[in-house]
Amino acid sequence: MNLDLIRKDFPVLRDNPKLAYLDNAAMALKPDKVIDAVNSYYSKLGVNVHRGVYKLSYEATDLYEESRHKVAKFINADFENIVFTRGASASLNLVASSYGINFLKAGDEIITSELEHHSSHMPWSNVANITGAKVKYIPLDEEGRITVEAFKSVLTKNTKVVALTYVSNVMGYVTPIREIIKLAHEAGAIVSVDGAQAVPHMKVDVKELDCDFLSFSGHKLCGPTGIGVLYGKKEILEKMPPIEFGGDMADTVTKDSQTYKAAPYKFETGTPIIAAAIGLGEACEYLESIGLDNIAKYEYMLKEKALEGLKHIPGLKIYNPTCETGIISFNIDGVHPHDAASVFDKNDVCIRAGHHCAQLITSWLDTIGTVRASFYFYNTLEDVEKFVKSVKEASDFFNMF
Ligand code: 7TS
Repeated sequence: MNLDLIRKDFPVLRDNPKLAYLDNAAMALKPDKVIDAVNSYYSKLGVNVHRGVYKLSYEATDLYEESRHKVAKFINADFENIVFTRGASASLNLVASSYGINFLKAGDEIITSELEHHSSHMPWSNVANITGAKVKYIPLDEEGRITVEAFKSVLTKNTKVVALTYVSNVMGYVTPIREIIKLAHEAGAIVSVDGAQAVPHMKVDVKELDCDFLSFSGHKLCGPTGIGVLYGKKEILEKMPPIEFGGDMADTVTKDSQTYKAAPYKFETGTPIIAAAIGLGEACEYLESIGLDNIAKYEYMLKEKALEGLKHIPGLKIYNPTCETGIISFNIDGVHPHDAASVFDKNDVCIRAGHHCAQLITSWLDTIGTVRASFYFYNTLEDVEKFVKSVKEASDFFNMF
């Protein structure tokens, strides 16, 4: 990876050379290629897709559908498996609202975990309230990890859905999802994987995983905001009813009956998120050009260097020292995470503090929140140094009192 060249691709980094942007788990920065693709759609086309019988509309439709192919290739799927949504939360909700509410009943069991983002487990609590199904949580091990053994301890013949994150947004742990999917399938359950923190950071291959659903957001992988993806196995998408109606998803409509287009189109109601979808296709190609394995290795290296620097600072509680990805979650003894965050901002270091929309895990950790640094491929060793220096400064400052 040529870091100098990579950093030149990002206007925010070009314009703010001192900035250490370490809030990548919340959102990734955007390279020119993505911004240009969005601008180009608006400035050269700017018309609707799938409807117009004129050249500009055909061109826009081609770009939009090409992007579906690019996204499919990125996760080794076919284009008909890719539903464009507003983001990971919308994708995860679509699975629960369509599959969950229509196919689950009282007595069925849903397995999830305390490592989930709210958008992964809350939709299933809603399904449980409506259908009478029961939500069960995998007991986490002493580090806060999901293990295959613990999964087996809650899996029963009544398990119908397993809804789990691939990578935790607070702990950065990688779930042993492949083994879990195999066991879930043997028990007759389907598996919905929250890939929001995995797909941007490591090679994810849906055929190899054999997951039934995979949800992720464009904005965390250098794509635009407002676009996300639901991957679904064809036979499952086909039997799922749409949850929104109207516009282009309709096939034949009379006063007495209505039929829908085939998946994925039956789930894309109204005018789609055209510009952002086009930008997402570019983002996928951009990440492929850097290499997902390179990205994973590099982020891990930065995180290890940061941990090395933090070792010498007294009074730190690091919650996930063994994590396999680029996330560090910690607290400074006696200091509220939001107070600590103010010192980072002063030093041009962007981090996130709080519960990270994952209150089950912060509560498991017995804290109101954590300070979180999350690395991406455009971060540098200087960013790491600035981060470590800021932690030291925050620790010294608050421990004066
Ligand atoms: N799942 C995980 C694992 C996430 O980390 C997030 C967002 C979501 C789902 C929801 O994604 P959205 O694009 O629909 O919002 N996580 C974070 C975060 O950790 N900090 O800000 C957003």
